[in-house]
Amino acid sequence: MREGTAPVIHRLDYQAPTYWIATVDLTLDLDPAKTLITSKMAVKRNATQAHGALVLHGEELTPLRVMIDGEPVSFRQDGNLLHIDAPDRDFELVIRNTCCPEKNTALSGLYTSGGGFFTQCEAEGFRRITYFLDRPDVMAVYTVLLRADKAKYPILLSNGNLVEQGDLDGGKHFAKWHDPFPKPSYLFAVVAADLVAREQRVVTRSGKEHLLQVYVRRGDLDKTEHAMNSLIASMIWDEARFKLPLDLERFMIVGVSDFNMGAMENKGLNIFNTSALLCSPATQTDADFQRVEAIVAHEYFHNWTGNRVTCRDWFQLSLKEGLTVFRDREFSMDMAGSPSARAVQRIQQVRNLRTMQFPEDAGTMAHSVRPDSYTEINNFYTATVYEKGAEVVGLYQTLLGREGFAQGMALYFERHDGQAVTCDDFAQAMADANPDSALASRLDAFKRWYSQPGTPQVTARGHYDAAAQTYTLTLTQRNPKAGEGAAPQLIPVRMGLVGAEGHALPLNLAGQASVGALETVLLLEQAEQSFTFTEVSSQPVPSLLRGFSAPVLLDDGLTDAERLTLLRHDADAFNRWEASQRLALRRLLDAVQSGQALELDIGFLDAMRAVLRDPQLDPAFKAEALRLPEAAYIAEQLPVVDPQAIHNAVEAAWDQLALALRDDWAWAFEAHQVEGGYRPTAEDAGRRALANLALALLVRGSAMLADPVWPGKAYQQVKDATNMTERFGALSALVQAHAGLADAALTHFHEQFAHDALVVDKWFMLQARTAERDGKVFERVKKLLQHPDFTLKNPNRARSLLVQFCNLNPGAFHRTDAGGYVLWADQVAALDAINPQVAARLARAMDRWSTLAEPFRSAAQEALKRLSERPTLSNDVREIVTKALEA
Ligand code: B3K
Ligand code: ZN
Repeated sequence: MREGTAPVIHRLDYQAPTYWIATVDLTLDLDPAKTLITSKMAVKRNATQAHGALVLHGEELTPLRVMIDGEPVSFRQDGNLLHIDAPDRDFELVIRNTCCPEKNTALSGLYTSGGGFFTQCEAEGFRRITYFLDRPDVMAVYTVLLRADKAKYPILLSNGNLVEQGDLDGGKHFAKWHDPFPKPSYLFAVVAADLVAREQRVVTRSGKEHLLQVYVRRGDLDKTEHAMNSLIASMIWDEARFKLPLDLERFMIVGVSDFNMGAMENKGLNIFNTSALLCSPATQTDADFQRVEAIVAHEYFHNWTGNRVTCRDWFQLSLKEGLTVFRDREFSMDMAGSPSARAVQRIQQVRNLRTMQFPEDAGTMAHSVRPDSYTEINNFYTATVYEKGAEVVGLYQTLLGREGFAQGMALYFERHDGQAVTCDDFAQAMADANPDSALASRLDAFKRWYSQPGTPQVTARGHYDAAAQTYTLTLTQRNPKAGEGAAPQLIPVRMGLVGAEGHALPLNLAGQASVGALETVLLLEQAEQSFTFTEVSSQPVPSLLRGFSAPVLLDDGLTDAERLTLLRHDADAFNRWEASQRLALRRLLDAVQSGQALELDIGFLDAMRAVLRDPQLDPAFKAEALRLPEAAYIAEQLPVVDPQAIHNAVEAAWDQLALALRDDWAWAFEAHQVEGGYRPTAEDAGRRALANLALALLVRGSAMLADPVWPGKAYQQVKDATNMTERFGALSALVQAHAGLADAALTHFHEQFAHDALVVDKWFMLQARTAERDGKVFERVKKLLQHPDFTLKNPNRARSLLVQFCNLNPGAFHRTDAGGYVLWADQVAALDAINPQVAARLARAMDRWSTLAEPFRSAAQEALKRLSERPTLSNDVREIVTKALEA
């Protein structure tokens, strides 16, 4: 906890360090109360920089001794910096210090969890273990000696290869690890705990043998098979798709229950939140299986994109994160298989982008993919850096094609393996590997995706000239958030034209060689551009931004009739889904803006029924097309946001869908039951998703009609289901509908799974995310804060109640009596004293306060002000709150 204002760090202030550190020999004598660290470093003068004191980072450490070339030297501590008068040459530096892992509730650095030791060093956690040049451009070779009590900590792990291990006096033992790859300190890791491992030996294409291990607590071993399979699939995929093999003899994954995020890509020793690792059909849902596969892959892919080639400074974070998210998405799509299953993956990515990243890009924390400044870097592990960053990497592939993109990747590694580089280096490699491409000739314009914040707004208007048989499409772009006079961005618009009978029309673009292809990519690179298609025999419906080819807000100006044509006939599955969402969105927005009760028309209901009954469509796709747009996305379309009006419109729409399609939902539920054993395949998961949606609407309809049948069936399913997807689906159906049996089902579920923390998290999450009715959800959340199972100390638990309620349940959180805001301010403050990173995430619930309607707006501002006036806020929370108040 620091007082006063922390400095703002600027991207353009980057300077290489005065010294490099070539090797580090670390010895850790592990003790929860006082761990002793000895660090021996080979320090090299960086002759390109003027000589000056050696200034090391260190936080919450006690220094004992500093020696240069064997001689004790004096040092000066100034806040979190250690100044050492160092000579103008290479030397050996030895530092001894202590830290206190058991008091480390921030979970950054070395900490204890469940009786073991774990580390988290990204972004700036290594400085909480020992004094160091804790910046990603300082890459060193590490040798690590761990000493600890053998009975309590039988497993001692660090990065790289095990060199030696053995027993010591006093019931202790040791292990020595050596990592041959130079790495930044943020990739350092240590684990000392009582764990067991699932092991597998694999041979890669080159004939090399590797040992894969997944370490977990005793009793969790049967939940590691899916993670191991995902790891093996990731290895095979990266070698096949990008020719990137595993470079280590041993690759370890370790699960821990107290962790600030999903997982961490430490070299050869990934550390995972158990929520991103453990999987069993009895306790995890299809979505969990999917998430575990994606995160295992993501961390594994970091081994090349992040670890072999790392970031020069933290402003370049998207260089590794955007690229690695892109890679894990491509992997997940390849694993999903069929074109329809791939489209469902893309739909889920875009839904997530729209509900998380678009609001961020429009709000008080808006920043570009490569930010220009920050106060606390941990606040910049954002949807923009990750998800929009991945979209930007996807733009390269759209412009270059799969082959061209792969060549760009190959050149990137050829040039930069073993280096700490920038986003510019990546862009240059892509362009240089494809010198004749549209990218190479427009590289400066393309790079505005890295420098300009905000979601570009694109409008499209078409004009059909029947006499001339031409269709002219005029596209415009603007991005107010990027500032007055911001230059236009390079926006690839993948598109096709659909004829009145639903067939794809051949595309002949005036001025370009006639190709007659059914799909093309238009490059929108000016503020306004027109494209004229010739030989168009009838009025077409444009299908634009297929596959969501760029992260923009599109106003396509289409009529309902045109959208219905796309919903039925578009060759692009993503745009068929998009048509369903736009049909719903228009109706929801009309209701919200007119202040009238929402009344869904027959045309819309019939279209939704047709989707549900269409034998050509996959169940997973249907479940996505029939889901209404999220409240957060609806809010982004409005200049002034009344969360209660949005909530009422969405609830009314669900009610009407439930009643109008009641027979269809009953059919869908029965027809999509999965027989036989549980398999987490895209196909089975799709059937379960549709059956769960149907059950939710059946129970909702029953609650309105006072009909006991479906709630009874759902309650039975909570009790009897053989997998968590169906059990939790039934529980959610009851709770979300506020059905009579909901409380009994919640009690039953809690009793059954009280021993399983990850399932109890789900139990909290569901109650925090339930759609509000008469203030019941808010009252329940307040009560749950007092529940014996609730604690702010475990990030998963804190998030499952508080982030779910404050950040993700707007209809319940925004209250006219400001009760949600008061709860928020109190809990942010309480959490901040324990774990600033998690508190800062919760603090972001107010990002969009300035667009709220009254009385919400004033009350939100008041809560922000009160929080900002507290004397002891972390830099993490202070930065969020300060930026919010600047709106
Ligand atoms: N690189 C880590 C995130 C670290 C977050 C630090 N606050 C996990 C990942 O993106 O793979
Ligand atoms: Zn990552």
